Amino acid sequence: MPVVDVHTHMYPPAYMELLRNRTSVPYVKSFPDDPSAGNRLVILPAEDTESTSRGRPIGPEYFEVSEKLEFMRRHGIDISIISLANPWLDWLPSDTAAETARQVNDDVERMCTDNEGKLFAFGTLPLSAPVKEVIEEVERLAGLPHHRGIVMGTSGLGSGLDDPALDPIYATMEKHEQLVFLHPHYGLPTSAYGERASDYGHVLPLALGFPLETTIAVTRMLLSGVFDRFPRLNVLLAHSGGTLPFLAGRIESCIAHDAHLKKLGKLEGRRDVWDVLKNNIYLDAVIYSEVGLKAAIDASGVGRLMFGTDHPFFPPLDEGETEWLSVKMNSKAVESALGYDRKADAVMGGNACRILRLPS
Ligand code: 5CU
Repeated sequence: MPVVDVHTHMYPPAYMELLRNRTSVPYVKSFPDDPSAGNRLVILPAEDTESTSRGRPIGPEYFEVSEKLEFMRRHGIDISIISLANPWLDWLPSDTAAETARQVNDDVERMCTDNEGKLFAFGTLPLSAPVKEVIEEVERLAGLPHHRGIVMGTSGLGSGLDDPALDPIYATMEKHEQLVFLHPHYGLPTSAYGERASDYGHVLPLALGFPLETTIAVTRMLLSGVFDRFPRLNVLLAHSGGTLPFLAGRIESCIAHDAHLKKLGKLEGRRDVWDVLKNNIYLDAVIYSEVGLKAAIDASGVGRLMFGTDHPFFPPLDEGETEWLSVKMNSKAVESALGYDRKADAVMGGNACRILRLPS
């Protein structure tokens, strides 16, 4: 059974050029007062404190296909489903977004064609463009031979994934069976991290901001009835669903006890959180521990979990480490939760082959 990485990012050449030509977030640049730091990737809204303002180092692992293939070889990964890393195209002006999305998706499709059988992709959408152009790209992506779905953030068209203006886009995704890989970027307002946030590097926004953002986004989708209107919409949640598997019971209870929702008649005929978790949601296995992974398995079922690495984020801090700790933590979690049996093989690759129509 091949090992498949469903959560692995790249910035293809067309996107790198955009980042290198910018001076406000997101951008790539070097800082003359610290030449040893090299090029830095600055992308997160929370990157405004002393310890985060210079983002993270960026090298060829972010944009060279040869580096992705070398990483796969070293970690025993047979197939990668590459996706554009955050913040995707969310920040582009409306009038250039559709053309840029086509260029970026075509760049990625070419990378996959050149590495037949090893690379597949989730495409990206021009979400700042008019809805008609977004729909056209969803339809075009459905016809690209190596694309297996769409990577998206939580902002939707600008006001979140519970925005009714997204309905025609969800309808097109559902019609073309396009899996949505939902990934965080915006986190929580920086005020949530307190006055001493600049002492703590990226820990609070990445460990907590990201997963809570995902949890809130999916809960808003549930509350607004997206999964009732589009019962065949499939969503793959990054980082094992944020905190959704752990909080599903509390979310369900808060809905069932909400007098306002009852008064509006919204409690009748709705699909509950568990139903959606088991029928619409897939989860990656990027949670770094057995405890989180078991919660994900309990919530959605072992057949809906797929291994991932988040490469090239979370590289080793020390030079010379060829095997990445972040990858080992995720594969070890699968091993500790499931042992060495068919279920572990399924999470490591079998599920992805079935769900994403990959060669096995
Ligand atoms: O380290 C980071 O900032 C990130 C990021 O931006 N996106 C991601 O997928 N993982 C880590």
